[in-house]
Amino acid sequence: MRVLLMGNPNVGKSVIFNRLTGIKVIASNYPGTTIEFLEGSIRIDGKKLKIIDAPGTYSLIPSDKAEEVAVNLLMREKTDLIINIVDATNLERNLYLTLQMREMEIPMLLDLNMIDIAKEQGIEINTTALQEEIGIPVVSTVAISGEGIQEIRQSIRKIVKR
Ligand SMILES: Nc1nc2c(ncn2[C@@H]2O[C@H](COP(=O)(O)OP(=O)(O)OP(=O)(O)O)[C@@H](O)[C@H]2O)c(=O)[nH]1
Ligand SMILES: [Mg+2]
Repeated sequence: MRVLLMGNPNVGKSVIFNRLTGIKVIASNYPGTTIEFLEGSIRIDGKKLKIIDAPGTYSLIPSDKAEEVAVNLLMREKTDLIINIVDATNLERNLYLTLQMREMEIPMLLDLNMIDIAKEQGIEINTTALQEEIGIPVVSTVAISGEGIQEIRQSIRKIVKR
């Protein structure tokens, strides 16, 4: 299985990748950190999954080199699962890409990351309502502390079993 981490720039994809695979990547606050992509693997229920940390993109119509790399990762090879990482403080902008990818009818998991900052800003997200509205399973994470990573694994497990 090939699992792709997709999302806007600077939303925490590489930190999630690190949490899932144990592979350290240089993460900085500067958007566009992931220019090429990184590949790792995780084992779930004895199954080995290839997991790819894509550069950030705002849409499926690339506007620079990094976005082109991300879109090609999605378009040029069969993807079995998209983990779409979104910045919970900026849902509206982030969901644009989500809705574009949903059109592709590839199994997808939506991860609301940076829930810590959202809370600080007084933003509360009704994940059940969101999940029902968009028809995609939703999890919440704080990548830097590891909160919710177990839920991502569990959701992957459910999808792998299907
Ligand atoms: N407070 C907080 N910071 C986070 C969280 N997740 C990631 N960060 C920080 O956000 C910044 C961006 O994280 P990255 O993992 O590099 O983001 P990315 O999506 O891989 O970025 P690009 O590769 O540039 O698209 C880093 O400084 C992280 O430490 C989170 O849940 N909470
Ligand atoms: Mg990155």
